[in-house]
Amino acid sequence: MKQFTSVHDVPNVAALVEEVLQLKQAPYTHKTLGQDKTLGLIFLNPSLRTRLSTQKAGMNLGMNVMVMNLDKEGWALETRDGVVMDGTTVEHIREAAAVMGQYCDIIGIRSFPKLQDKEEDYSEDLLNKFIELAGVPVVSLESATRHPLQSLADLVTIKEQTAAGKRPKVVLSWAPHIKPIPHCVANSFSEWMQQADVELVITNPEGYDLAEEFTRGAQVLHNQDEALQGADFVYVKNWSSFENYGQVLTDGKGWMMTNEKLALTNNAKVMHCLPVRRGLELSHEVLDGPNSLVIEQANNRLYAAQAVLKRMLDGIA
Ligand code: SN0
Repeated sequence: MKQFTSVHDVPNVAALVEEVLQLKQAPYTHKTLGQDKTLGLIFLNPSLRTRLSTQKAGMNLGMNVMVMNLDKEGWALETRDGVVMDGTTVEHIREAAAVMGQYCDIIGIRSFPKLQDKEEDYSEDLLNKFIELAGVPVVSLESATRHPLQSLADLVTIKEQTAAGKRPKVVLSWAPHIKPIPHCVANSFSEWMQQADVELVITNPEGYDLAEEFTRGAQVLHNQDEALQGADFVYVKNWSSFENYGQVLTDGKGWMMTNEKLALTNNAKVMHCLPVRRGLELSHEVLDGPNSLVIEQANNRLYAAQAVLKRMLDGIA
């Protein structure tokens, strides 16, 4: 595997899910595969789970791992081509990515959207330039429009919790927030669920429909109560408006996931990628209750990252 940026980089999603589950059973099976190989993890935004799980995944495979918070510890990065760098940016991505490619055998990079210019974010310019210039396999640790390692872990979590042969109803339910949040987790979740044997329903207020390229094939309902009927899984997530790009259009009163809302479902399991704003996106009762899968979901991030890194190592061995 040369790159892992979306579900489209995975030839057989079901086989990758199986590989994740196998690694979960025996995480140290390939503990020498990454010997003398270096994983570089580059962050332009904060991270807890992605950083620690991917670092640990590399270590479980015997890799050396370097982590850099480029936004805080690196030179201010320029990504536009052809500009005169007489302002605040110090180093161009052309040199930065190429240099990091010299030191690393695999690079992971996180870079959130700026949520100001739809075309710029959705072109995935930074990630694509990085892939082109680094010259080594690149894994997305959340880019401008997607969070594929999260979605793989989410799909594994759903698979673990579903009886064989059952096609679960999965509802992606928008939640309130106080600030503009990326579409990545929601876009990516929708894209991966389209490749899985599930019925996907997305519910969000008017004005919050996600980009059609990600939701094609899913049912989109603006009535949350209707969407939740009979749900086996409820994935709670906020995102900002796509239509009114990057805007917060409503305080979302009434959209928080509560036990009262869960009563409409088929005793649904509740998911969230974390970090979660308690009492705003999800009630304390739901998060602390028996239906919450959020910690197991985070646990599965490790094995998802490990399966992806293993496939990349297999490719460069
Ligand atoms: C990020 C997001 O894309 O939703 C990362 C999730 C893995 N989340 C946030 O930016 C939350 C920030 C906040 O203030 O709650």
